[in-house]
Amino acid sequence: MAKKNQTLGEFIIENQASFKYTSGELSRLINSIRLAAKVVNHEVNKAGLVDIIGAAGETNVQGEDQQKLDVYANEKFIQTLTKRNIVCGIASEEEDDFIEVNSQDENHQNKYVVLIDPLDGSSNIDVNVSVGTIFSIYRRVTPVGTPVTIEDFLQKGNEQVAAGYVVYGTSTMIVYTTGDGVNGFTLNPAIGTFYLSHPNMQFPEDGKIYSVNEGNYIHFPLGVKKYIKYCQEEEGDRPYTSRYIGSLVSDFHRNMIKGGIYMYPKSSKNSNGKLRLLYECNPMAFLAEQANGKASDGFGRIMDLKPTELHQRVPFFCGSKNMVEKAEEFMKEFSE
Ligand code: AHM
Ligand code: MG
Repeated sequence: MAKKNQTLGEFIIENQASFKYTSGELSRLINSIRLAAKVVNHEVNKAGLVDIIGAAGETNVQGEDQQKLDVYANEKFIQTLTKRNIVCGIASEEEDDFIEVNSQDENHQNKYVVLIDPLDGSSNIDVNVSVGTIFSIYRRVTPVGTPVTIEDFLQKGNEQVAAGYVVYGTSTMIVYTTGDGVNGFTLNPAIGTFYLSHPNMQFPEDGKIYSVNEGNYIHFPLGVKKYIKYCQEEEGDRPYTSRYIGSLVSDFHRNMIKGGIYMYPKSSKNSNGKLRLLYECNPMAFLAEQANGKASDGFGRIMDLKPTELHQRVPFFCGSKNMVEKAEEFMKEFSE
């Protein structure tokens, strides 16, 4: 039973038995993410003080500028997970290909793969706005004892065993699910401990906030344009409030607490939108559904999509159930 003020460490131990594959491996994995999150948090908090911000002069596989802190977070999460020898493979938004762990070790006993967006919303770092880490965990589908393959990573979101995010905001939180609801833990920075502060998080069924980059309005599909106009109309509890941080984790977190919808639709410039199915949309979709919300590509469930490539992008509509369903109605009615 989740108790407020319980530490994340205590919570992980207490809930280990309720997880259907109780080898302790998943608990150790979440513990490692907790550790890496603290290390990255320490560095994020120093971003304004030391010369760590600014582009590292490299571009990632999507051709975007990488900030130095992205590189740091990527390294820290990968190091923590590989050195502790608890996963068989890692895929990162910042890496071209997946990483095989233990390739030298003939035993290959680890069962889990992790997909990670080490520092999402990184364009916000040098303006002191919150950023996040997103993670997604699957059991491998290839046999234990053999090297991981791409098939272990290209699983439907529906197969996730755990997912979550770290938000480096006014306070730092880890929010995650193992398929049994969503719980949020807040870091007490003085002693470096996460405490359960938000047990059993739930999206309100209705909300009054819509989050979308309206600067792209002209390029959006007709259904999205009509839905945005619907949000702005004066009727009933509308117009809604517009809030867009430009950090998926933070926009999602606020909407889960207050009620709202986040949208990153396709546009005439990007036929699949911007967000990545495996590193961003699937984990957020798993959290949303576990918190009584919904996640869609505008026409159907995100977690039913069969991925075909590691860095695949997909349109994303996520948040309070009734709002996402309303947006889907508009998409269907005005599909071009
Ligand atoms: P990133 O992984 O390169 O940081 O991009 C993902 C981010 C999301 O966190 C955010 O919601 C979105 O990109 C903002 O994009 P835009 O500036 O196009 O609105
Ligand atoms: Mg990202």
